[in-house]
Amino acid sequence: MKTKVGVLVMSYGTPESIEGIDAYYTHIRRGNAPSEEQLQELVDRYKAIVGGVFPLRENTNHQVESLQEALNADSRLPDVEFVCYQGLKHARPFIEDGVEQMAQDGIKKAVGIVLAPHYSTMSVESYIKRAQAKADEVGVEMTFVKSYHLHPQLIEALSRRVNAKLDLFKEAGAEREDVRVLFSAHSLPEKIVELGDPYPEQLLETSRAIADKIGITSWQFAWQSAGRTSVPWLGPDILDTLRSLSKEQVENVLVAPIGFVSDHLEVLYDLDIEAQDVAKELDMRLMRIDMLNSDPLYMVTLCDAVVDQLKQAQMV
Ligand code: FEC
Repeated sequence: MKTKVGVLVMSYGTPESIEGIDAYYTHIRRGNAPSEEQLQELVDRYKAIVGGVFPLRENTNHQVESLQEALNADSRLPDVEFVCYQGLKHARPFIEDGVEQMAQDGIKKAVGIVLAPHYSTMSVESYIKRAQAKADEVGVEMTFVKSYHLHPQLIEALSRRVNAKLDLFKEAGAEREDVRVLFSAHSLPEKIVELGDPYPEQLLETSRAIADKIGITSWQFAWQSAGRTSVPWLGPDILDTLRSLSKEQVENVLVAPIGFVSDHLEVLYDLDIEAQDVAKELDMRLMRIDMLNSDPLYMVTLCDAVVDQLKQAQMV
């Protein structure tokens, strides 16, 4: 008889409908409702990308199903049956709902992993804290994967995507060395740096690992999607970077949003609409790498991280 181990797969979450955007945005703002103008601005951004479906929901569902299949096909822990649960940060099923469901299903041991490879106290740690608090309340023993930003299969999957787009640039007449590769991730308030947060360094490590693997030297890092608040956010912002690159006569740019793993608003709007508009203004050719979504190499990465974490915590 196999032992059941729960896997809480945590992701950002997305509204279920246009009407649900208000509640979702209020949750992101820790219970403070947005002004009518802020809400309308977000609704407009979703309307520009969704076409009736919120892509992140379907992508997360598929990632969770694929991970469960990959884990149960893995021969390293033959006595374990993995059961994956979804826990979202800002939408249903919330992180707490996922942990509660595990307890109701009789799961005694579980591992948590976030669908974001890089650790920050403001991102991954906040998912972990909420899951741990609920797990303590309902009596599930949990351990957590904190980051997996240098896993060889993750680097391989991202490198293939960069190479694929560099080939397209070549077909369009730009040699590899003439394309500036711009790695990007979600900005966070600058204060995380003073607090010694590893997020910026981990992102640079992933960027360097990809650049070294495929031999590109013309690359740099930029931040995207910063919040519109009064506190300073990590920069340089990607839109400003495009403007500076244009002044340096760079005409071809490939964006690699390595801090994200799915097609969603921050990629489909902030890069494919907003950054593309700036690139057009600058007469620049801008492409973006395909997102990982359920790439089998990404599933191997998650699978290894889960198994290693369980072993390290001596829970199996
Ligand atoms: O497609 C979708 O429906 C959801 C796309 C989405 C992802 C995402 C990932 C991250 N965020 C991170 C940090 C922040 C901080 C704030 C913040 C605000 C928003 C808003 C929307 C939004 N985020 Fe997000 N984020 C996504 C969507 N995010 C919508 C609200 C409007 C706006 O500012 O654009 C500021 C919160 C505050 O006001 O206090 C901080 C980080 C990630 C990547 C890691 C992760 O996935 O957890 C970090 C996807």
